[in-house]
This record gives sequence, C-alpha cells and structure tokens, in this order.
Amino acid sequence: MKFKKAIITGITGQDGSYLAEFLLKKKYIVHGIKRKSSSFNSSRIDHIYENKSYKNKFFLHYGDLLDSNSLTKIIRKVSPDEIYNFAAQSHVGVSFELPNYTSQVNSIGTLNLLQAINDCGLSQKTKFYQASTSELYGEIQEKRQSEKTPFYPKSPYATSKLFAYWITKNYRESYKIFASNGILFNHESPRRGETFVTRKITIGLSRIIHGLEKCLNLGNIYSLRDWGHARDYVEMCWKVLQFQKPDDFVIATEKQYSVKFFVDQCFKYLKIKIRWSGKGLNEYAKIIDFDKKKYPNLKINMVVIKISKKYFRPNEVNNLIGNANKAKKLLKWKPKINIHQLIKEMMDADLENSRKLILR
Ligand code: NAP
Ligand code: G4F
Repeated sequence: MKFKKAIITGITGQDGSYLAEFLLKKKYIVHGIKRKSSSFNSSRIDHIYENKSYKNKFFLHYGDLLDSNSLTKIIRKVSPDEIYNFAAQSHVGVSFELPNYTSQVNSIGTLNLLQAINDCGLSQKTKFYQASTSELYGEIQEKRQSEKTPFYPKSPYATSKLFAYWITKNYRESYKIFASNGILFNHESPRRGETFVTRKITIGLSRIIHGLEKCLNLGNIYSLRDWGHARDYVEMCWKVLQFQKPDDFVIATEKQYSVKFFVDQCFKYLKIKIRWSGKGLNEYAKIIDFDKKKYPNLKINMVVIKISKKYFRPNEVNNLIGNANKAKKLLKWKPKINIHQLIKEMMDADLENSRKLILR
C-alpha cells in the first residue's frame, strides 16, 4: 500500500503539532520542517518523535521559509502529495515591532514554497495549503466575515498574510497548482503560544492560584473574537486539500466573545468570584469570594487583573466573527469543541503545569 506524504512547515507550532498527529492517524508519512534554534523548540512534538509506532513515519528536517535552497532541497527529496504551510511570525502585536521580518517570513516565505513546488516539477502533483487568517478582515466590512467579504488588514502581520493569500491564488491560476487558502479564525488549545491572550490568561490565573504570581496584566479586554479549538481546525485544513478543487474557505465557530468574557469564564470554571471596577486603563478585577481550603494562596480583595497600556496595539482589530456557511455546506464543517470545553482543557493543563513548576 502506498502511503501519502505530507510536509508541514511550522511543525513545532500549535497547529503543526496537532496536524502531524491527525495525519499520522490517517496513515500519512509526515515530514516536518523546523528551524534551527539555540534552545529546544520541539516540546509540542517530542511525544510524536519518541513514539515508536511512528518510527519511519515521522521525519524532521532543518529548514527555514527564508532559505529557499533548504525548501527546494526538502521538497525535491520528499516529493510530497501535500504541503501545509503553517510557518509564520504569527503574533500580531509583535508584527508592529518586527514589520520587515514578519513580511519576509509570511509573504516571501510563502512565495519561496510555491516557487519550490514549481522548480521541483511538482506543480501537478503537490497540493498546497496556505494558513490564511481572519486578521485579513481587520476593519470589518461586513458584520459576519465570509470568503466574499472585502479585506482590510490592520497590521504588518495581516498585510503580510494578504500577500500570501493572493500569491497562493496566483500560483493556482498561473501554474494550475492545487493551492488553497484556509481563512481560519482564532483557534486555541493547551498548546497555544504563551503570549496569545487566551493562553496568557490560563497560564496567568494558574500561576496566581499557585502563588507564583500576584496579578495578570492585559490590554484591550473588550476585543471580540471567534474562538475555536485547534484540534477541530487542523482537521479542516486537511479537508480543504481533499476537496474536489482548489478553493478558499472560512473556518469559524460563528460565535463571538470578548477577552473579558474569557477571563470571567476561567474564574467561573475555577469557582472563584471576582468583581470588575474602574474604567479604561484603571479597570481592574479583584477576588470577592473563593474556597480558602482549595486556594490557600488567594486573599479577599486581591487585585488579580489590571489593564496595562503596554499590551495595546497601534492599530486594533476590535471585532471578528466568521460566516462559515461555505465550509459547512461543502466540507461538512461542524466544530466539536465549544468555548467552555476549550477553557476547561486549557485551565486544567495550565494548572497542572504550574503545579509541576512548584514541585521542581
Ligand atoms: P505558531 O504556534 O506561532 O507556530 C508558528 C510556527 O512557524 C512555529 O513552528 C515556528 O517555529 C515556525 N516558524 C516561524 N518562523 C519560521 C521560519 N522563518 N521558517 C520556518 N519556520 C518558522 O502558530 P499557530 O498558532 O500554530 O498557527 C499556524 C499558522 O496559522 C500560522 O501561519 C498562523 O499565522 C496561522 N493562523 C493561526 C491562527 C490561530 O488562531 N492560531 C488563525 C489563523 C491563522 P518556532 O517554533 O521555531 O518558533
Ligand atoms: O490572542 P491574540 O494575540 O490573537 P490575535 O491578535 O487575534 O491573532 C491570532 O489570531 C489570528 C486569527 O484571527 C491569527 F492569524 C494570528 O496568527 C494569531 O493566532 O489577541 C486577541 C485579542 C486582540 O484584540 C488583543 O489586542 O486580545 C487582545 N488582547 C488583550 N490583552 C491581548 C492582550 N492580546 C495579547 N496577545 N496579550 C494581551 O495581554
């Protein structure tokens, strides 16, 4: 039996690790591209690498989206059926600090991959998935954003991903590569990068509970997002490439919550009562009731959330919510994990991580 071969860029990231697990279960041979780092950056995939049943099924290659030679070399050697381009400088806030680098990696990096497919003579064999994003909608032009909603990017990150979106379409039309964009809304998990807001909250609260920190500083807590679970979303990335033709799809839960709601629901899950007071940069949340036996490090009136100017962006995307009708109809998209299950999974994992930190 001939197994399908996939290359995943960004294998060490949140989505790369979940997709690798998903494809291996589907009997794919998975090749991940990871970049050289001076410290370990493989914690999300170590369990796969060490799993004996994936010996000769899971391979890692050093490569970088900015090094087209490395990409061509790996693609030529593997001759993959599918490439999933997840690698990116993916933090919107950081993209304002590193606009040039972000643009190089996210825009030119994507072009380098597409050109490598062509240069290796694989344009009629290798399918290409581009990790596009709801950030493309930025200053929203429609209440719910679908594949037809005009884009209005508001950060160097979003602008760089707009180039990547169009160059993917361009290579589809020019060279008939099966190249598709998944326009994914925010998706989170216990493997989410620690500086994205949901993970920052679940880590922050876990550390406060374990007495490792006193207070969590956040930026714009009134920002609205459509949050799903990364495990659900990577399955859709695969489905996008199994569709009968290359196309672009919005993947979203179609439900919207504020950052403040996410904080409230985390505290609710922990059975800790908080009260919000103040306005703007002076807004804060303090603890008003909790189980003293369960949480010996907490105190009544302890201020646990503060607002800090540091975490506001020069240009904010205030409001995103998807319209995923096309994916529901054509790809049978239906999210399995809701926000409360997501919060439970993330809180439980980070409480355990903090507990282990204390025991060290
Ligand atoms: P992530 O956790 O930040 O992972 C990004 C990955 O890209 C990491 O493996 C990182 O390697 C790698 N990378 C960065 N620069 C690279 C370079 N120059 N060459 C090779 N690899 C490089 O991101 P994610 O949340 O999994 O998201 C996956 C993709 O989907 C990203 O493209 C993101 O922009 C996009 N996206 C994400 C969401 C979301 O809500 N998560 C929504 C829409 C779109 P290191 O581990 O070495 O840093
Ligand atoms: O968690 P975030 O940093 O995610 P953001 O900016 O929505 O971007 C993520 O989702 C995109 C899909 O729409 C991806 F393309 C992108 O790669 C990334 O995965 O911030 C969410 C919201 C923002 O409005 C931000 O201003 O939360 C607000 N926020 C409030 N306080 C904060 C904080 N964000 C961060 N990171 N840290 C804070 O302290």
